[in-house]
Amino acid sequence: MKICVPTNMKNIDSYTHVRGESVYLDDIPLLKGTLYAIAFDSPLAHGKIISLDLSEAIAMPGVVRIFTAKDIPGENQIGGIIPDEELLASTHVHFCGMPVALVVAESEEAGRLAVKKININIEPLPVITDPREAQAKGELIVAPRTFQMGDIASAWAQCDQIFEGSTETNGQEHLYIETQGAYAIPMENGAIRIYSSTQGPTAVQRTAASVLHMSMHEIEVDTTRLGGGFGGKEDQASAWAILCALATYHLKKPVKYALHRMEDMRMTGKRHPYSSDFKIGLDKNMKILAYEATFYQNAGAAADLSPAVMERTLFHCTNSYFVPNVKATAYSCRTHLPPNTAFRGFGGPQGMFVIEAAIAKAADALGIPASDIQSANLLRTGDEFPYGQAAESEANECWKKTEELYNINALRREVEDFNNKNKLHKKGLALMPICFGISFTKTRMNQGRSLVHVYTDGSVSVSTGAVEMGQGVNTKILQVVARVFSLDPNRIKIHSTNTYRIANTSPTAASAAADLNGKATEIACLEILNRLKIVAGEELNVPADTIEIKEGKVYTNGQLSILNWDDLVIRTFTRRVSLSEHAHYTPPGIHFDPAKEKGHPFAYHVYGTAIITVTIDCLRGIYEVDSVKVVHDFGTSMNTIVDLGQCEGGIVQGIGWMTMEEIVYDKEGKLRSNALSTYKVPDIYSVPKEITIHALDTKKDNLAVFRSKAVGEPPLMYGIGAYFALRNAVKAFNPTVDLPFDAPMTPEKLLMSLYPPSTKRNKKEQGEFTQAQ
Ligand code: MTE
Ligand code: LUZ
Ligand code: MOS
Repeated sequence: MKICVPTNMKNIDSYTHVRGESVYLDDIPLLKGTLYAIAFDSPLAHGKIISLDLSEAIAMPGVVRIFTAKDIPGENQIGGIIPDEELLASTHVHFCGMPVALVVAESEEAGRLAVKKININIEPLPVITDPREAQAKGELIVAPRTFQMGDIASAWAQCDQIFEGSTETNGQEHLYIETQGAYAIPMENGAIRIYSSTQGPTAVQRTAASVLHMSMHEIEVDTTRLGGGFGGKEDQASAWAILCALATYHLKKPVKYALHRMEDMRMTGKRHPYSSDFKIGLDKNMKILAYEATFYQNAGAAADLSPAVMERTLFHCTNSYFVPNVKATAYSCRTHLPPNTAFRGFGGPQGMFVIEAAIAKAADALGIPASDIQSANLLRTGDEFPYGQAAESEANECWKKTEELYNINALRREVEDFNNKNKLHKKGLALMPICFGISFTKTRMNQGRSLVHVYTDGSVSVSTGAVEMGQGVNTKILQVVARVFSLDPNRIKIHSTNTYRIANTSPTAASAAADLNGKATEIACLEILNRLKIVAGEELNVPADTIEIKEGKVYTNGQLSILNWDDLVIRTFTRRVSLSEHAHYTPPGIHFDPAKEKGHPFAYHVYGTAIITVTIDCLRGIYEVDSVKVVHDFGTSMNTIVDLGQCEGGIVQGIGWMTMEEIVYDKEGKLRSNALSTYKVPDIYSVPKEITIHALDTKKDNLAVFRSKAVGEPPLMYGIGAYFALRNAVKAFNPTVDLPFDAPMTPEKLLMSLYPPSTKRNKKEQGEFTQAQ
């Protein structure tokens, strides 16, 4: 098939983005009579509601009504995987920020003033914020799971060296630029349309129907695009959408709720913090013979997506390494934090951090660079993952190319030279290989759908189950149409994601939206193309298989015919042949048996290697990431601009998680880092000074759309290397330091680790410092 679509096509939204014309939830023109909703949320993390006094609030000017759990006509339940989360707290509150009541007012300001007048009396109950404590008390969301391969018990005896340790990784605020929000509109016969900033329109539809005791066909959910989701709107967009719908249901009025940043930070869950233990055993040749890990996932107060996130931690617990003997156990621990949720990587990064820590610990003890151990254990094609799938590996290819292309030996020398010459600045370097499985780990979720219409003027309209959230999925889907029809991209339009047009969608997540919905689109277009060719054959009196449609023209046996795309479309319509198709795609060959914890859950894996170098300032504790140099396995990228953007964004977000973003809850379960003044995200100044991304040259076949591998999540995990690069820089300053594996490595922590009170040298320095004062 001739390709007329360039692989460097700009994101189709770039024009309206730059002009500020792209429509987000808050840009939807409001209907007359629109009311504003705002949640009253629990000030305590755990307790029994003794009384809720709404009288003062309801008397405030502009207040229309205040809804509580009693006003819910159906199930007061929004739990997706497990029904354990109320929409509005009925008798107990389980986290600070849990919605208890919904004020609906004529203006946002009136609503916000009224919320402050609600009085709640809660009898406090004990608060747990630590996952290990929750596990010890039996507070588990689901039964623990264990992935096992080989025979760990006997493997330890064969190891020359065994190392044990513990790690902490903190959560991460999604910080999508567009906060959570929704706008519900009453339709005829009691139906409701919800505009929702959601990654999962079907989840919103299904849950709204069950909360309102309505049928799914009465709830239309429509999503044009999100100002970012990053997983935070995979499950947690539902509450706000359904709160609006609840008010619309009762009041028969349009109701809008767009959260303020502090409400969003306080009321929504984040990336799961994990506490973990590891044990790693090596032989003389640096081969990892055995690896054992225990993960304590801080799930928060309800399941949300935690069981699935926990599962992906286990899937990625050996990162891109082959380990013959593995035992990994994960606990999803119920605490009194807001339910934690999907976040780019979905538990994978948390699993990968632990084995990287184990390798770093071993390398420290053996006095070798971690990369000696990393490179000796990379997966080869045919190697088995602990869950039974055989790898189609590019791990060695990416690693080798990285070493060559970026001249790793010269880089190491540079770092060493710098460290020899400088006392108060040190550099550190780390390599970070990644391996990420593509597919929802729940096999049944791997479905995509697409509805393609060719109109009689030859223009094309496409609806799919994919949600555009800045990642460029609509651009890729448009490219699919343009390629199959060999048509000018300007004649193709991707429409909003709408549950009346595309039913039963999986959320746009797991980096799989372009594959699933792109392939469905390809199927739909091929079907229509086939009909067009049959009609062309009949019109031109030639066999259909001699017809080719190229760049808007129709050819027979390579010869230009009298027909063009527009004529052919009209003639097809005139012959009463359908110009529309709805297609469904499921990736072949994937399966998983949770009873055995074995199967072939992923359509394929994405690989890559990064070298990260950092410079630390040993007086101030601040640091810079000098460079991130990557060889990444894109398969065959169908859009290099979009894919590079995803890599760069993912890398910066990963570095943010590992270095500066620090979520702090106090012992009472109250979020202390509850605003952008107390929660630091990477800005333009903290972006690495250099990011170089090289595409691995591979001709291998794969199951991705046009062999262009999923790219949304995997690059985030390169950011883990920044943690270890910082660690290496600290050790260059203070070689004897015993650094705990406690991410993020904030400047404060880094400074403390440079001058730990226990080391002799630093006692002296601290003394000098005090004297100097
Ligand atoms: N890129 C942007 N700009 N905004 C986002 O919200 N989400 C990420 C990633 N890249 C996100 C993003 C996450 S968490 C996922 S799962 C994928 O995009 C989802 O989109 P895809 O399946 O089309 O890759
Ligand atoms: N969501 C989900 C995900 O429900 N299942 C997954 O496997 C997944 N993986 C990554 C991101 N979101
Ligand atoms: Mo992404 S965490 O799958 O939304």
